[in-house]
Formats: sequence, structure tokens, C-alpha cells
Amino acid sequence: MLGIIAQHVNKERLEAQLQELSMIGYDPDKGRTRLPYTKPEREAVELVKGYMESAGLLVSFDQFGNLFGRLPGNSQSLPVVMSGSHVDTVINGGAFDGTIGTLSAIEALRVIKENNIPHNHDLVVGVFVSEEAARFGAGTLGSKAFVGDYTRADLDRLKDRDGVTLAKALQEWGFDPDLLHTVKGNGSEIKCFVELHIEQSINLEVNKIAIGVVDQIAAPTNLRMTIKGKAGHAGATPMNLRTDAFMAAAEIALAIETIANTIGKETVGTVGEVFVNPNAINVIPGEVVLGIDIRDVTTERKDLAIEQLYNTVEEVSAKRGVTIETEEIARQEPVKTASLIVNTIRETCEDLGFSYMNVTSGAYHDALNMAKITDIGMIFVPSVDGVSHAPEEFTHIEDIHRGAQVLAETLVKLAK
Ligand code: HGY
Ligand code: MN
Ligand code: MN
Ligand code: MN
Repeated sequence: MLGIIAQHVNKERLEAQLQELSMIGYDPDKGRTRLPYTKPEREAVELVKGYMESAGLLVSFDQFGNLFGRLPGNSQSLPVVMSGSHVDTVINGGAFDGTIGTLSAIEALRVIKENNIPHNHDLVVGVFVSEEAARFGAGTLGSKAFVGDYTRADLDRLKDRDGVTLAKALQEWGFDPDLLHTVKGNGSEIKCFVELHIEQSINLEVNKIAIGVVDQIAAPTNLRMTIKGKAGHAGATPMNLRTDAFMAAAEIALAIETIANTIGKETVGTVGEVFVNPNAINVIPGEVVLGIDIRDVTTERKDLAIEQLYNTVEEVSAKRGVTIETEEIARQEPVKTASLIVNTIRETCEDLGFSYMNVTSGAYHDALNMAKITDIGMIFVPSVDGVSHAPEEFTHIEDIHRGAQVLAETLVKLAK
């Protein structure tokens, strides 16, 4: 059966669906913006639901808004083999992050069904909502709920920058946050979860390798830091009488860069959000709010980075006379992929004659949460110039097609 499935994976159909999906939330000057639980994300989920239906899958939603397409296997009593990804984006994002894993998983199940490829386990595609942290400051919300990691209180705790809670956002789209307990596992035992994704870095491109076999996935701690100083006159206030919240924030931001550069190669730190109040050119900033993302592939190093950051916060607060409150919005732990899945992906690359190499994922994915309840694996395809989370994000359709072929063959092997 080797290669028979791969041969049917339809590159033109994938390309057309990617093109159609990429136009949702698209602005020619800015790229795509499909924030969680906004009209563009829901429109994208509806479009993908249509693709699932035309592929002949059994479609359902859970009470978190996650979408599932199921292809029943020959025996209904076995745990399901899952794939999938997400269709939301960051602000001004690209067309490939999340979408290629979603569409390729649907394509794989369509090809398996249309060619009557035998498989005992049910095959399920999961489209997890709210994978990006761009709205609520925490990412992978849909898969976190799917693995049972959120409490009802979390849905009231997490808020967007307009103060809209996650619970309210769910309700606006007709989902019931009080039914959160029904979301876990969507009623199925999961045998494994395999996600295809763009690499979002440059290893595959630089090494001219077709497929990345992911060995570990980095995880974030997301912090929201409120720095309070004293607003004042930008001209009349002597420098020695200022309590400038922005200068304190700047010192903290530069310390994050130094900490990330000194602890380890995979230790990274980003200040992606800065809110300056009152944000007027002739007013000394009285308050600044920073959105901070610290990651590593080991918990020890990530915790060391956070500890050093908190030490810096103490020093800056004492030195500058500002008060600093820090809220931990999310904390996830790095994971390793499962050797069963890794070996199946590698074997499939050999069968199909595709070059492959081990890669570490600096980005997190829904697979990070799925690792809590099942064996996971990830397949990467090259990102041009390693760019992602920007309109310039690009991956060639030939690479996507190869990734989809590897995914389809791998899923059938795991679902036998
Ligand atoms: O931020 C991430 O790593 C992912 O793309 N949401
Ligand atoms: Mn992303
Ligand atoms: Mn992604
Ligand atoms: Mn580093």
C-alpha cells in the first residue's frame, strides 16, 4: 500500500483550498488577521467545515467551538487516531501557520475514504480554536480545553484588551462555557495525535531538507506586567524628579533580551505587547503594560529565566520608585514527541524517498497540549527565510504537498 495513498493526495485541491482560506481576514497591506472568536476565525472554521463535509467526514462541534471531522474505522471500539491544527492567526499574520496542517489532515482522510484504504481505528481531524495568544494573551486555548486543562474559572479570568472574557467570547458564538466539562476528549479515547505544520524557522531551508521530524516542542510562560510611575509634564519636569514608567519598562525589556541571550540557545524572550498610558508625546508615561513571552525547551531553563526576570523587576522597582505587578497569564511545559510516532514518520519519509531531519520546535502548537493525554508527533515543512507570524510567511505548495503525503501515509499506518 506504500505510496498508493500519497499518490492520491491532491496538490491542486490543497492549493485551491489554501488560497480560499487565505483570503478570510485578509488585508492586502497587512496580511491576515483571524483572532480567536472573531468573525474571521468563525468564517474560516465554517469554510473548513464545508471541506470536511465534501470529503465525506462526520462533522461536529464541541462547546468550546472546536470542530471535528471523523472517518469511522472498521472497529468502533478502538481509540481514535487524530490529526489537525488551527485556522486562527496572529495580528497581520501569514497564510500557512495552522492552515496547512488543517487542510492536509482533511485531504488525508478524504483520500483514505475515497480509495477505501482499510483502517481499524477511527480517524479524526481536530480544528482547535484560539491557538494563537494574540487576543487573550494565552495560546492553544481550544486544545487546552480539549485535554481538560481549563477550569470554568479560567474562562472568566482570561480577558482580551477590551476586557471581554473568554467565557463571554464563547457565548457570543453560541457555545456554553458552563458545559466546559463536556469538552474533554470530545468523548473519545485518543491513540495518538500527529500535526503537520510549517517550521517557522530556517533549519529545513538552510539544510535543503524536505521534512522535519520534530523531537521536542518549546513552551511559554506568558506574563502581563503593569508598571506604575507618575504622569507628568514632559517639558517642565526635571529629569531627577521623574518616575517614568516607560523608562522602567525599557530597562526591563532590555534585561529580558540579556537573560534570553545568556541562559541558552533555545531560551527566547519577547515583549510583543506595549501599552503606554496616557500615550501622549508631551506626557511622561504614568503607566505601562507589557505583554511578555518567555520560552525554552526545558522547564529548568525557562524557570531560571523567569527567576532572573523577577530579580530584575525588584531592582528596577527599587531604583526607579515604580510599582510593578505581574500576572502570569499562562504557563505551559515543554514536551518531547513519542518515539512510536517519530519512527513512523521517519519510516514513511524513507518509503516516499523524502529527505528528513530532526528539528526542535521553538513555536508551540496544539500538539503541546495533546501530549498531556496521548502520544504526539509533528511533521514540519520548510518556511521560506524562516519567516512566520508576518504577512511574508511563505511555504511552497510542493513542500506542503510532500508534508500532506507523509501525514496521510503516517496516519494510515497508525490507524491500521
Ligand atoms: O506562538 C506560537 O508559538 C504559536 O505559533 N502560537
Ligand atoms: Mn502561530
Ligand atoms: Mn501554528
Ligand atoms: Mn537564547
